[in-house]
Parts: sequence; structure tokens; C-alpha cells
Amino acid sequence: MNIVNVDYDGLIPNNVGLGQDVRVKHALEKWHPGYINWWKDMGPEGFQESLVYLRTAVSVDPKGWAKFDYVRMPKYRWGVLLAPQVEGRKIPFGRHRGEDAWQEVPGEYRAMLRRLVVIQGDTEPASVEQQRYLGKIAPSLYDLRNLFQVNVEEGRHLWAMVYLLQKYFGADGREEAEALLQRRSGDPDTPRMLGAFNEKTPDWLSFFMFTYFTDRDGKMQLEALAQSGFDPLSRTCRFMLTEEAHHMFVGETGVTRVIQRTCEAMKVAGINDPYNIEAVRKLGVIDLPTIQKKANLHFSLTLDLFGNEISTNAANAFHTGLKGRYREDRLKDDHQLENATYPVLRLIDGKIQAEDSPALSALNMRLRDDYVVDCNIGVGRWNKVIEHHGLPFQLKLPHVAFHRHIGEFSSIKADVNGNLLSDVEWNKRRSEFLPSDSDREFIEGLMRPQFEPAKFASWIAPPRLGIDNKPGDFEYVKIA
Ligand code: BYC
Repeated sequence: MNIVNVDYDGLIPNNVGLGQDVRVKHALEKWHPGYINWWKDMGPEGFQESLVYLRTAVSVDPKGWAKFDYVRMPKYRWGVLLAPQVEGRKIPFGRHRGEDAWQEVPGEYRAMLRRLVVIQGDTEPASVEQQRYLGKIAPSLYDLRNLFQVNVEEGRHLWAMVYLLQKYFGADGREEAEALLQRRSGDPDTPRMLGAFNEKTPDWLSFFMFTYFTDRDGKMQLEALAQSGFDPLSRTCRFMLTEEAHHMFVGETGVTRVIQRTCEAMKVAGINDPYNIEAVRKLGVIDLPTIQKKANLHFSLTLDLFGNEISTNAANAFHTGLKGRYREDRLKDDHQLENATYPVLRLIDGKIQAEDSPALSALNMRLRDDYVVDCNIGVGRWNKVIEHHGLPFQLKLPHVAFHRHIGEFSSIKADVNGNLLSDVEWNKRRSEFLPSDSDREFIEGLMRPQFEPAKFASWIAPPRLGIDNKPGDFEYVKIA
């Protein structure tokens, strides 16, 4: 079997030798119709017959893994693709460090491993469900295509996790694979597993913030799972990361283009005060303070996805070799952390203070800290755009204690600088920090579709480059 090139002959493209693995092949083929039904029911509403200029993975060679073509989404070739096996790979951390990486599930860690795979799997269809109404209000064909690219790849990421469940977890893996198609984002009875995946994505600024902030949690978690001693999980996540990069690109450049358009319109109209919100909104663009509030919302919701600051689950997942740290292979320490400590922000005597904690229990916090550093890079780039237009405004990530629902700060209220607030103060000032009903109404009012090639809605600048080097007037989606 050629591990770099993908076998496209059967129903399920793959580079895992499904042709010879009859049991798993049948299990996946049985799961396939349910997946297609889910996609038709819960995937992008409308547009199922449209021709979309999509990339499809045809190889796992980092130098040239995708091809572009027009595809009807239900006919997209969702496949099972693993990064090539590294000969002689060892478990890189935890108590089994240095032993051969597992090619089968280690029996004693089965339940823990399955839980990690199921949680990861659950987020993928959840995000497609959250984004299903956005097509109808897309600001351009270019953006519409990017939305659908993200959606089909999240669908493929679900396939990636379902393959692991079907191949390595027997009957209970099959049950979990079914359940992944049954839960629904935001459903009061059968919600998705993690909080942020039950929130709405009502407009395109939310979509860009989601792909910037929440897909970046995806990146961090996948990087941590890519270190896993369970080799099939590591290889799956390594390939998923290749696709994930485009999702964050969509988010970062999307927000950049919104900011750019706002700044340009303000300059042309001679408005220099970013807080003159009424005047800015009259230009048909989104004012910078409202962009900040959207960032506050999506950043804080995403921080909750890192779990509790102090977590025995996280300690166990590391100690047993199942989930590492961000880019564990580049870190220089003993990779076991049994005697190490890590500073954790905690609420002590009513004050937010750093406290040294056992490093193993603080692994969620550590990953979250790495995440915040990564988030700040893009925020710096956004600020450069504002600076370039000479406007006195800077975007800033809120304090980690702001608007939290999981962990140390879920019991308190804090402002964006981390100052504690009483419930009364919080209720009074909430709309200073988070989008208010009227902010939401304003943004929703701007969300009118623009489906003419080369045209863009009033509130967003065109991209600098086309996808696959296509010219500006390229028809990325032929709407049926
Ligand atoms: N919501 O010990 P703790 C992505 C639960 S995004 C609800 O701190 P742990 C993507 C927790 O389950 C990446 N419940 O938890 C992005 C536990 O429950 P049980 C997805 C929560 O395990 C965009 C209890 O609280 N991948 O790929 O250390 C588009 C105690 O908590 C939440 C992963 O997350 C929450 N936010 O940390 C598409 C990787 N947080 O077991 C895709 C896999 C915690 O006591 N998952 N709880 O009933 C993990 O590594 C960990 O499970 C978590 C939680 C980091 C999520």
C-alpha cells in the first residue's frame, strides 16, 4: 500500500488499506448513509446542488496533498487519511516514555482514550451544524466557498475520529460513532458535548471569530493529541492539522478584511473617532468597538474548551502517554513532569493570583497559556491594519477571568481587565464588554448575500489573493 497516495477506488477514499480490512470497511460503509443523511439534514442549508470549487485531499504528502475542482458537496470524497507512520516511533512522554508507540489500544487506558476520541469527534459535526445558515447571507462567492471548504473538512475530521472508533473500539466504538450523528448543537435534550459548540454562529463576523479563536483551540488540542503514544491517533491528528491551518487562515484574514473595510470607510468619511459608533455604522461597516466585543465573546467561550485549570483527567492523559503538551517534541525537559510545578492563575482569598501547582495537574492551563500566546499573534496583525490607517484604537484580548463558565473563574464576574465585579455591576456593564441585542441586530442587518462574482458586501474588503491563485472575478460557487 502506498501510504502517501490515497486509494480513491472504493466508496471511502483512504490510505489505511481499507480494501484489505473487510470488517472495518463494512462498518464504515454501514455508517456512510447515516453520515450522508446527517449532512443533508444538518449541513449547509441550501446549496447542496451547487457546484463549489473545493480542495480535496489526494495525498498526505505535505508538499502537494490537495487538488481543486468543482464538486457538489454531498458528493465530496470524505476519506480516511493518516500521516505516514514514522518507523520506530517511541512514546514521547509520561510513564511509558521511550517505549514503542502503541499500534493497538492499550487495554488499561481504553476508556480514557475513547473519551478523548469521542470529544474530539463531537466538535467536528457540531461546528458544521452551528454554521449551517451562513451560506444564505454570505458576503461574496469567495467567502461562501471558504465556508463550505471548512464545513466539508470538519466533516472529514468526523470521519477521521469515526475510523478510530470503528477500527479500534469494537461494539462500543460503533455505538459512539452512531451517537456522533445523533447529538445536535444547541439541542436542549441531545446537545453537543462541549459548551462553545452549542452556541449560535448567527453572522459572518461570528464565523470569522469562531474560525480564528475556536478552530485555534482545535489546533492546540490536535497538536497535543498528535503527540499521543497511541500511534493511529497521532497520525490522524497530524494530517488533520494540515487542513486546520486553512480554517484559521479564513478566520484571521476574515477579521482583517472586516477591520480594513471599516478603517477605509472611516478615513474616506473623515471620521477619526472609533467611538463615534453611530456615524461609523451609517457607513455600512462594523465599528471597531463592536468587533472588540465579538472578540471578547468568542475568546472567552473558547477558553472554556480547555477544561479546568487543575485537572486530574489532564494529568492522567499525560501520565499514561495519551495526550501530550503543545509540540511536546520541541520541549526540553524530562517529559514526565512528576516533580515539576507550573504557575496557575487562581482565585485565592477573593483575588486573582498565580500559584505554583503540580505541573501534571496544570496541563490544561499550560495548553491554554500556549493558546493565548498564539491568539495574540493575529491580534497584533489586526492592530497593524488599524495603525496603518492612523486610527487611535487597539484590539486586545480580554483577561482570562472574563466571562467564564468552566474552571476557576466561573464563580465570579470580572471585567475585561480582570477586575472583579459584583453581579449588579456586571449586569449593568455587560453590554460594554459583550455584544448587546442592538449590536447583534445591527450586524444581522448588514448580513445580506452578495453572490455576484468579484463583488463584496459593504462591510468587508476583498481578499488580497484568490484561492488556488484564481483571479478576482472567479465564480467560486455556481449556485444551483
Ligand atoms: N464544556 O477535568 P476537566 C476542535 C467537563 S476544538 C462542557 O477539566 P478535562 C474544533 C469535562 O469533560 C478541540 N464540559 O476536563 C474547533 C469533565 O467531564 P467528566 C476539541 C466540560 O478532561 C472548531 C469535567 O468537565 N478537542 O477540534 O481535563 C471547529 C471535568 O473537567 C468542558 C478536544 O477538546 C466544557 N468546555 O478537559 C471544529 C480534545 N470542559 O469527564 C473542531 C479532547 C470540561 O468529569 N478533549 N468539561 O464528565 C480533552 O482533551 C478534554 O476532554 C478537555 C476537557 C480539554 C475538553
